[in-house]
Formats: sequence, structure tokens, C-alpha cells
Amino acid sequence: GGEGAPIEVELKFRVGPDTATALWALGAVGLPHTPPFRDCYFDVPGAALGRADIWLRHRQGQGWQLKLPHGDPRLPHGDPEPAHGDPQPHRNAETTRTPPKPAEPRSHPPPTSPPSRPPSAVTIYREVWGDAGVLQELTRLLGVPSAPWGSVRAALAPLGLRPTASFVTRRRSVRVGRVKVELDEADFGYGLGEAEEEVTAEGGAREVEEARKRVEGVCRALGAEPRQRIPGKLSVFLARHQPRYYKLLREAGRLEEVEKEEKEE
Ligand code: V4E
Repeated sequence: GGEGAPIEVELKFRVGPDTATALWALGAVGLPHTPPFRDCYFDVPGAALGRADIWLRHRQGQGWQLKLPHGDPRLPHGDPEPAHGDPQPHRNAETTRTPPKPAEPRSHPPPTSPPSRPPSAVTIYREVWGDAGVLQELTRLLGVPSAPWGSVRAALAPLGLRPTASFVTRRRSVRVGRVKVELDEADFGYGLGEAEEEVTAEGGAREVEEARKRVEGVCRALGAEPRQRIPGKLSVFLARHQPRYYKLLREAGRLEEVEKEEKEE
């Protein structure tokens, strides 16, 4: 299952002409070359996964992955195919710690208080890897009693999961102390940097907090403002190629606003 899944503490930043120099000045150590990889993202019609901040993807060379908010995510209304008209976003995982009951439709909508935002743009996600773990989480979230499928691939059609995005990333990775820095270039002409640290669930809130500080420190040293939210590759891809899906997720507060210049090739 996803209980021992690593927690990824991550901050995105803009890569500029001075980023490489700043990295070497920090004593960055090169990590082994990663071959370019294709990510294919999936969601159900109505974007129930994305609206709940849950991201299913197949990453070339690594297999199936599910990124979930650190905490206990639920789908909006526990409904795998919510109505298009009035999306009621799932509230931030950090405020939602009651056990999920995805199979039973809830009579009341989720609380409407604003999600508790971390003081910076650092994001904290749980990552579940591999067919068995991803299938288990997916069926739980979608309220399907059991998983008769042997692979995520075989479960896509029966669960109503459809591709939303597909793109290739070229990635260079270095390490600055405990922080991993990735410089990404996507094949649709968008690049960004990510500073991240992986912690285990056993480490608890304290480890997450310390990782957050280190990740912010590296970004500051690279000249980036840790409060600024930089659009991810998926946000920019969707803004360009899936405007309706992008709008649904924007309205649910799940994707960053993509500026004009990032929309243009
Ligand atoms: C988590 C998430 C999305 C899925 C893609 O995650 P991302 O970290 O952008 O992808 P990538 O390729 O860097 O994955 P990695 O190799 O690090 O695992 S799409 C939107 N979100 C939520 C989100 C958000 N709304 N804002 C920011 C700044 N990050 C993530």
C-alpha cells in the first residue's frame, strides 16, 4: 500500500543564465545522467482526481506513480464522475484528516473554509509507486470495492481514466547537501528548476519542516524567491493543449496560473 510511501518536499524555481554558476558556487555535485523520459498523465472525466490534487502518471523507465497531497485526500463528493457545472474542490489535505469513505456519497459538501496554505510555495506530496500500490490507492479513492485488474494499464478503461497529457522531459540532476536540484526542459518548450528532498513518513512533521527549510535555503541561494509559485510542466502543457481541463483545475485551485509568455511557443 501507500503507507510507507516517500514524502516529497519540493519547490519550483525559474532557471536563469546564472543558475548553473550559482549551483557550482554552492558545491553542487553532479548526479548520474537520467535518460529523457516521457510522462503520461490520466484523469477521469470531470477531473475528480486533479480536483482532489491527485496525479496519476506513467513515467517512462519508472512505471506508474500517484502523487497525493501529504495527508488523507478524498475525491470531491466521493464521486468518480462529478457534475461539470459546480466543481466543489476537495479541501487541502492538511485540514482533512478524517478517514475517507469514498464508496458512500456524502450528504454534506466538504467544508468551505480556505485551505491552510504553507507559508511558502513548497509543496508536500506523498508518492506511491508501482502497479500494486497505485491500484490499491486508486480503487480506494474512486470507491471501487476490489481491484480485479493485474495492472494499472488494464484498469484504465474500466475506471474511466483517460490520458490528459504526454510530454518528454530532459533532466539534469545535482545534489546540494541533502537537497536534490533538478533542471528540467520539457519537449514543448518549457523549462524550470526544482529543489526537493524526500523524507519518510516515519520522520514526521519535524523532518518535513527541516526539509522545507533546506529546500527554501537552496532556492534563495539560487536567487529564487521561495514564496513565488512557478507553474509546473503539467500546468503549462494543459494550459496550451487541454484548455477545458486546465480551466476546471484552475477553478479548483489545483494548478498555477500560466502567464501569456509561457503559453506561447
Ligand atoms: C503535483 C502536481 C502535479 C503533478 C506533476 O507534479 P510535478 O511536481 O509538477 O511534476 P514533476 O515532473 O516535477 O515530477 P517529479 O519528478 O518532481 O516527481 S500538477 C499540479 N500539481 C500540484 C502542484 C501545484 N499546484 N503547484 C506546484 C508549485 N507544484 C505542484
